[in-house]
Amino acid sequence: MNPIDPTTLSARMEALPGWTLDEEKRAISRSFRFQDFAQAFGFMSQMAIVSEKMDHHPEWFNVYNRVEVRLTTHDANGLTTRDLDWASRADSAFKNATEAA
Ligand code: H2B
Repeated sequence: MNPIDPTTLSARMEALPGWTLDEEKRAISRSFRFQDFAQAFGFMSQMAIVSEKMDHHPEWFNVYNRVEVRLTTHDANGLTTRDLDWASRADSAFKNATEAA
């Protein structure tokens, strides 16, 4: 996998307003806050299945209702479309989880 080119990256980031690009542009991150642990863990379970299907796995950290996610493509030593696609799927899962409750 090749790292994403800067122009495509900026365009894709506009569709991911909750995400922050790190200084070296090698990773993106976002903190998700849920109503409670059950909701946070439900999101993680859902995204675990997505991760297996995509063969793309997050670096993430959970405390109670908060899930912090960092995405990078280790094989490319930087960002690829897989990270942006995963982020977009996570935004949808978050929206569904929090809107349904
Ligand atoms: N996830 C992430 N975030 N980056 C990778 O480079 C990566 C991955 N590589 N999941 C995959 C698994 C690779 O190790 C396997 C062998 O396909």
